[in-house]
Amino acid sequence: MGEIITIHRHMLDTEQKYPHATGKFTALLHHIALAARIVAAEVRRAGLAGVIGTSGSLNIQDEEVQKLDILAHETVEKLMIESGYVAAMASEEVPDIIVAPDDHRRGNYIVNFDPLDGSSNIDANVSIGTIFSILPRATPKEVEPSEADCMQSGRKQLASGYVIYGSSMMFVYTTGAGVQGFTYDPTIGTFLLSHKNIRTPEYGKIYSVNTGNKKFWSEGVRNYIESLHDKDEERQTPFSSRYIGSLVADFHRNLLYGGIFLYPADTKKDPNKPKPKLRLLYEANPLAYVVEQAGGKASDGTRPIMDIEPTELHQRVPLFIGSRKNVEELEEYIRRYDT
Ligand code: FDP
Repeated sequence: MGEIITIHRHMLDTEQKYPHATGKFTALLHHIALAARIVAAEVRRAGLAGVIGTSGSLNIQDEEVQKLDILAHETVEKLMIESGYVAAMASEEVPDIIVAPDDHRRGNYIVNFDPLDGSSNIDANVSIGTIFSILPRATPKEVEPSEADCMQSGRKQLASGYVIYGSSMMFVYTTGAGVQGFTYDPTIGTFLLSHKNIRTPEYGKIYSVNTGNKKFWSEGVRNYIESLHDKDEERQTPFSSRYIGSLVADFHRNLLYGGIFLYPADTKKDPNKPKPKLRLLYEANPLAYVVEQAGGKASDGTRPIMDIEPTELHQRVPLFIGSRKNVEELEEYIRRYDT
């Protein structure tokens, strides 16, 4: 039997060694893990409690909000505020930033999160997840936190990660010293270190993309995907296609097995203006930090995701993420055909 390391012990032992890891930072991470356990309980009970299904309202991205999205949002928001370590938050589910009350509960960290990613999969019992990004406060303590605090580039992240609610629940995160994965043990009620120092393969043979949008992609992206279907021993093609449609689950599988996840901009809605779908602050940036820490790469096609200076709170970006060489090949196609 290997050494049993709980998430609590791991965070205390390891993270305290890093300059930005104060007790408060570690405690904040614990509150995120606690929020995940509460959300997981809600996800598991959903069918029984009759909360599955759309609530009928639209979120600010014009997508149908499902009840679990709201529950997950409220759980994360409440726990972050009660932790006393957060100044402000941005969530996929609300249009404006959430500012912590100006009392003993206001801290110095910023948390951007997608409370329940892949929500169109909820009704089918497919894996979904929570994604989070932790930043330092950008504005001085003396002023009210503002959008500027949440709208920082990915390079400023202190930690990021995700939780998968799947066949088992996993908590995967980085604080800039590699990527650690914990699996929840329901018999003892805690996360145990199961994936130490995750490294993603340099090159993988899986590609994940919604090919239903193919006609609406740029020439570079179309040609790249086509090239993955050809037989080429050197490139190890044809690749295998794997697409769940749940970003966290698709990303996690590719992180472990190697490959590339793509959500390019497309002209489905406007033939003259390609539009991306995924959000920079609480989807692309946190996963980009994880993948870079695991040896992989995240790009919008021309530049690293984490170098993008945000211009909007709910900004969307094209996302190409996964094994380093796969992402570089894709970038080469974009350079050759789209620029
Ligand atoms: P969903 O719309 O179900 O919430 O971020 C949204 C997201 O899922 C990602 O989890 C997923 O990768 C992507 O959208 C799926 O989009 P398509 O249905 O357009 O393929």
